[in-house]
Amino acid sequence: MADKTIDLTNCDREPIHIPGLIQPHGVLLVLQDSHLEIMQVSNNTRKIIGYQPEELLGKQLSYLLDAKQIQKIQQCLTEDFESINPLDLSLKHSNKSMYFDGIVHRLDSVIILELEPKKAKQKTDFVDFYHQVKGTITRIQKAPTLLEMCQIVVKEVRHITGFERVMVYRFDQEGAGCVIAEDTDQEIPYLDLHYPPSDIPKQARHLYILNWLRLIPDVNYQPVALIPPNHPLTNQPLDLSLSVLRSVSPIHLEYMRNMGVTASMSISLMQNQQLWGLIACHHSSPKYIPYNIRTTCEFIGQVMSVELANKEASEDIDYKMQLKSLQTQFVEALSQTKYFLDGMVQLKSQLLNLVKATGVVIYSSNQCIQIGETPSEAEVHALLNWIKPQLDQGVFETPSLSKNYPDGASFSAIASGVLALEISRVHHNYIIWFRPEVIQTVNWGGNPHKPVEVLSDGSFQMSPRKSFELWQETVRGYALPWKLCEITAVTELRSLIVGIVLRQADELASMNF
Ligand code: BLA
Repeated sequence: MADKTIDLTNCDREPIHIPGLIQPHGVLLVLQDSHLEIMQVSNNTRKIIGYQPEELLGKQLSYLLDAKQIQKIQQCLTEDFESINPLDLSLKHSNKSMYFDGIVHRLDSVIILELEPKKAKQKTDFVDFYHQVKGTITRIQKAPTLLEMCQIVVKEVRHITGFERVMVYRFDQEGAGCVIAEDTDQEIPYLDLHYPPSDIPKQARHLYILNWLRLIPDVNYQPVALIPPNHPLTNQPLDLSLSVLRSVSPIHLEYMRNMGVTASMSISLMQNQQLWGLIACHHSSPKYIPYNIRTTCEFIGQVMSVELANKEASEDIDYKMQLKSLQTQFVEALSQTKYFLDGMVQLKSQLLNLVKATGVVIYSSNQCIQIGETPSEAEVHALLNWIKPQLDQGVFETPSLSKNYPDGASFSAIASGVLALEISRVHHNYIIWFRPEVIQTVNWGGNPHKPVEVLSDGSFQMSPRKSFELWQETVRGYALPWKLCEITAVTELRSLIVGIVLRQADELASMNF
């Protein structure tokens, strides 16, 4: 009987870094570190550089390249590969001169050299590169908001590469993504479409953190095997994580065909060492992008990555100022009242405004004060008991309580969003803010719940979606998410009031004594 226990983690287990195959738009040579002896080659050397693979295996690289070029590669071995790639290489076969971009990287004890043919001997000139990107970088830096920066980037990348569609695709916390900016001449826009996490599985995201750019010039390519198939020193498949020619997962190729895409390029966008999103480019016919243009796009992705933090920090600047002034009002009011609770109650509306909540509960010792729309006292009590073990540095937050706390479903209309703050565990002081459910329609690029196909024999097969038709879903049980600046504001508030609260509690204890 067929195994019906298919789950999406199957996708995450495909070892895409060791396909044993490359894409055919270049050749790959594996060289021994010290002598540059050719130990493994891709089975397309005859077509691209004129030599049979068997003729090359066991030879030194000097069989192909002259002394000056070998010296360039040797120099590479002692320096930072990244800054040297691509090497401007040429070789002769049957009196014919051929020119290549040489892309080299080290992998344990071997050197991987990839050659991508180019038409003429054109040096990659730094001054040209600088002129090409200077204007773009200035525009990126000057963009007043994150969204405007994304809009500039998609325009610039499309202008530089000529792709039919260029998008900024941003991941959310669960790994699903949304197209937040797009420049295209195609009829159907992808802007604001969401895609499920499984469209880009975990190991692929990991690879995209290691290297900034990948290119698939033609989805209908014939993959090229390596000869011999395994790494000659380890007898294991060669790790192609950093190879620019690495053959693409067949599942993703099927996905691209289903989407009507023939060529694609994607550039990583990083923030705090994590993949924040991708610049994704599509073309409906084969399209090769030369290495120097890829470098320019990669550089744009890197600059945008740095700017992400700056733009996010400058967003909500007015709101952040307002939060600061509210914090000061709390400290003033609290230091003038005898009991924490009295001080808090005086500032009812400020307490709600502080994090744009519609309800708040204040716990002080065993008293519980409810302001605005909140669940009942008994419900809040049970909720607090559930929250306590989950407090992280005194804070708990969720935009969708009922997803993890099923009892919350009965009051999700008024309290889908919960932000809880522990002021003092000993004195049982807590503040819990609530936000109501916001029912929203999410536009998906195809039905996200159907990545698995049922076959005619009743078994299941992991498969990317076949249909990318707009699919609408009504999402319930979610409130507007708590912004980072709001969470920061309440944690700062705690540091400000904790001293006051402890002093008041001590005074109270000594009076009772
Ligand atoms: C890779 N999936 C990718 C990549 C993108 C997407 C951008 C990176 C490779 C590239 O540059 O083309 C997805 N492309 C998108 C999305 C949009 C887009 C969401 O343009 C939206 C506009 N894919 C599936 C399922 C699986 C899967 C169900 O849908 C697994 C069973 C796998 N996607 C998958 C794999 C890769 C991938 C394995 C890695 C491909 C590789 O690098 O070898």
